[in-house]
Amino acid sequence: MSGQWLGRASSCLGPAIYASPSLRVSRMSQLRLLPSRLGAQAARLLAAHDIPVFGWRSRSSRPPATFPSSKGGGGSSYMEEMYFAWLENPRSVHKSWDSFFRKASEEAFSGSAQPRPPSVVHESRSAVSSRTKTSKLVEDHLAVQSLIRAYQIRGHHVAQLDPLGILDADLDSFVPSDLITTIDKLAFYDLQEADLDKEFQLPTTTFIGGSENTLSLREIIRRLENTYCQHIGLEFMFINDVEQCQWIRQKFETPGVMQFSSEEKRTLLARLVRSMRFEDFLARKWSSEKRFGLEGCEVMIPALKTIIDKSSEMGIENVILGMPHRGRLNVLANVIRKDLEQIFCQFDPKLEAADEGSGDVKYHLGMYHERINRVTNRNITLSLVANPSHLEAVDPVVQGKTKAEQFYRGDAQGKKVMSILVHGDAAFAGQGVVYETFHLSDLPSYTTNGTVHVVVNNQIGFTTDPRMARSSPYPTDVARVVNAPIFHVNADDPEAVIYVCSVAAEWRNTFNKDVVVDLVCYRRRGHNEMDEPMFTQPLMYKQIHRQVPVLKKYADKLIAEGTVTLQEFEEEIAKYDRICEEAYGRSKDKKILHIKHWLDSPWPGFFNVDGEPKSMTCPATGIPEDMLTHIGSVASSVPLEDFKIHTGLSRILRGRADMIKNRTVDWALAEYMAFGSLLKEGIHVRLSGQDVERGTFSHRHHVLHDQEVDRRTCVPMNHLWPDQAPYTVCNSSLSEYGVLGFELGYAMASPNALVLWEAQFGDFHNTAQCIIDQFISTGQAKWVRHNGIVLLLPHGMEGMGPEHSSARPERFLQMSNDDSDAYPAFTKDFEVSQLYDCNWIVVNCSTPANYFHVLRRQILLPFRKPLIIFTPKSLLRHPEAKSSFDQMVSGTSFQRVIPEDGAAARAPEQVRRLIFCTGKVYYDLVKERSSQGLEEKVAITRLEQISPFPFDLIKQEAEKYPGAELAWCQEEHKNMGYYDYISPRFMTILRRARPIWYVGRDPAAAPATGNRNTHLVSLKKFLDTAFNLQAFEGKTF
Ligand SMILES: Cc1ncc(C[n+]2csc(CCOP(=O)(O)OP(=O)(O)O)c2C)c(N)n1
Ligand SMILES: [Mg+2]
Repeated sequence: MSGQWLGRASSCLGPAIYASPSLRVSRMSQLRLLPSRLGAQAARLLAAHDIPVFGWRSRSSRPPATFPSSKGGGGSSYMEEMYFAWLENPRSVHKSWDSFFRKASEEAFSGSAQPRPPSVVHESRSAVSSRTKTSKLVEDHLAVQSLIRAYQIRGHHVAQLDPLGILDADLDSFVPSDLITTIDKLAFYDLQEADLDKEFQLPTTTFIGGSENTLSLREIIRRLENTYCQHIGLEFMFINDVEQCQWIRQKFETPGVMQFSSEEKRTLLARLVRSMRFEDFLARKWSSEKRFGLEGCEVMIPALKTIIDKSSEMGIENVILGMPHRGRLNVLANVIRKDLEQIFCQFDPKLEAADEGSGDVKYHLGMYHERINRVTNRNITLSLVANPSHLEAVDPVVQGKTKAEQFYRGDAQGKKVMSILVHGDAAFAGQGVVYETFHLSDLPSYTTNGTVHVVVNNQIGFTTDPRMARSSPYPTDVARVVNAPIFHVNADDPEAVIYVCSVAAEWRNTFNKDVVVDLVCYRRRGHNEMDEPMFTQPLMYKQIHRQVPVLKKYADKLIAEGTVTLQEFEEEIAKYDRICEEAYGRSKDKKILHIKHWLDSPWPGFFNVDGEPKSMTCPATGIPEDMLTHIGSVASSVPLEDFKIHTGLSRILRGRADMIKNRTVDWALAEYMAFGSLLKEGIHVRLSGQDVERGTFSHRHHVLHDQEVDRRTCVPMNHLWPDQAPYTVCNSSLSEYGVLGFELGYAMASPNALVLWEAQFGDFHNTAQCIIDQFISTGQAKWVRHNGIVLLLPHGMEGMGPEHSSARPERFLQMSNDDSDAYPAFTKDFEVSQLYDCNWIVVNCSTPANYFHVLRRQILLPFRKPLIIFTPKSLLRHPEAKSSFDQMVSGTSFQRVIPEDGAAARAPEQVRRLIFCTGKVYYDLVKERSSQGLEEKVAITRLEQISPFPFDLIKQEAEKYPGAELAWCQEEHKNMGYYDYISPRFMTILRRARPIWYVGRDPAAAPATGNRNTHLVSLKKFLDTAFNLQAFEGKTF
């Protein structure tokens, strides 16, 4: 069958559609038969209206038609349902359906007999023919509606998306049977060629008519093809919201929507020139350097710029971008507008780094730039968040930063701040964090009110073909879970791309929901400029070598239509080349690279002009007693009237009130005191994680729930002071990677917020390992960016099995950068400079007061470092694990080490053993020491700040007990916990003159036993060793 019969539209149906008939047949044979939907009631109704059963079964003698499986939503069956419902009660259907069926019936009956009542048995020939006419008309209208809907749902499957014309973007060459790709397919709807020129009423669910209500079938198909089967493939019919579907239909179906003024075309061409010539310039100057060029998807630059222009036009003032390697330098140069010489100088191997730390490769660095948007003449701030090589890891970080910026600007609806995320096709489909991030998109405390996602779908990931890289038809299917519309577009049609991007920006700013633009493109070179792609994709690359670059194609088009002249085009190229050359000349003068010029999140006013802390002191963190009392009283009350809390909670609150009366706090109250006091100082506090509102261990109760009024809650922390900063506490989705990344991004936005992420149990942090390794541990070294995020990781061996026991302190400590072998110089500011130099702070507090202090210190320090806190479980309710107000009032501060203060400390020369430990095991040790009556012989000192290692205080303690053996006791297995970290540091500070013996569990593979008895036996065993003063006699070290 020739493709000519439909006129212009059919010409877009290229050979790919017809390429594989066998595949088509096999796919067709999988389609299930339409089950008979006509029940007894329907048959009765039809008989009552004297209307024969319509549709494929009654009307044709061919075998029962097949009907597509549920690849989208709905089809003819829907119309059938509507029809039956209408027959039963015309008011039960939407008025558009009513008028449609009514009109169809009227037309059919006009001038002839009305339908006869069912009682009439003998019918005239003309009545029978009139009825047949009626039913044919209704059926044909239904068929046409069904056809329109089929294009809306499945048109994208045959859209011409691949610029190379090789692959189907959905990885399947089947042609849906209900799309009219050849004339014989009209039969699917029981339509014939003769019907093509008949006029049909258009339903309200299409806009192809423009101002016309009827169109010929030929025109209907042509317009549907134009909209759905050319260079744009739309996936949106899965969206549950009718209004949103209508919006999209209107944007794309309305005739003539894709009109561009010549000014717009010239701007587009100029942007393409910049995009392409930038890559050409780099290729010419540094042919053997990796840059992950954008060639094959040059259109991404105008695409991003359109999204930004359109958003700026709609009021957006701040755009936060996240993107991977591909085309990143180009985005920096041509979207963010980083000075070209700053980019070019990075290619100079002799460039010296001015900043401390490792730095990072040029295609990972971030950027922040405020400028005027030339199209809208409004101010706009653009930032590109620095990211690691780990694809998609930056997604939640960008979202967190965006949320924070919105929060601080009071932009609850996301009208001023938005995020754009760029993805690769393989990574978007493959990386689970994409899904985790999507699931944050509509949660009240995590939504950024819609993100525009742009996929650089070059149909390859490194050397892997999409067929081996994903099981979903498109790389973008993950976005369907949040009902985000997905606009696929052929990247070699720049105008289609620009149109799609402007609709995407409008969508985001209209519905505040995510949207995906899938730029179906190709990768002109190998994965990087050094790679040979012909090894693995020979045929694809043969085609790529033949492929005319998009700039040339578009320039030829504009020249042919007279929008620009060849001379103007050449001048535009020459102009940009000159800009590059001049910048290149200047770049040669640059000898030093300042990574701080590449900061994505500057904190104005926090550091001095040189980017240094304003002071180098460790502040006192205690607070006045009346403040403690006030916070305590709010923590033990219900600030709202007529608010009925659970009786169990009343008991807890009474317990808190008693503690406050006794000037003591437990863990939960200490946390309350820390947060509450910071709120008073204008510090926003945000605590996020799974079940944090109540607390996994039911100790926190920061959100009270009215027992009688649904969803009425109260957060007492927000009722502390009239002018306090807001407190946000939010239960998160069940994600660690996504949520920790999000909070890290949140903490990036401002130094004046305490942002905490709590793991349900500490060991769950390993599903967020990438955020810990790539951002938290190394972020400052790579990107000179401070971050004060706090990780609360419940940790402790409680006999609860291998899981839920260990937050893996050994991993954090292994990544701590303080030197184990360097004997430090004990300067006056040793404590603070150690904190300044480290990559993160690792603590395990044994008292509520110390937890209180370390949280406050986190904010009062003149710089920001990530803080890892191993938090207790059983200690939350341990009667001994309480602190007095005396340890928290003004003048007190965080204790890095809590020295022995009992009998042993009073007569240190008598002491035979000094045990160092950290965290909960302290309480086991004290109990055992007391039961053995060894208080004078054994001293126990607690290490509260493990890293950076408090060399100064440990030295003091060791020297205080000259005659004592030194031991390190931990409840964790020997190859875990702290031992491997503390041991070389003890050796250094003791100048290897005294050993530090190990007391604890043996090495093991699993962090803890699943057998409670084994747990208790091993506990007893190491406690016995701890107090066996002969245990190490005769041993050498
Ligand atoms: C999490 C992760 N795994 C593996 C890699 C190594 N890697 C770098 S680029 C790449 C291919 C990415 O393909 P795609 O997402 O399609 O982007 P493209 O390079 O095609 O633009 C891979 C596997 C990585 N950077 N991150
Ligand atoms: Mg790719």
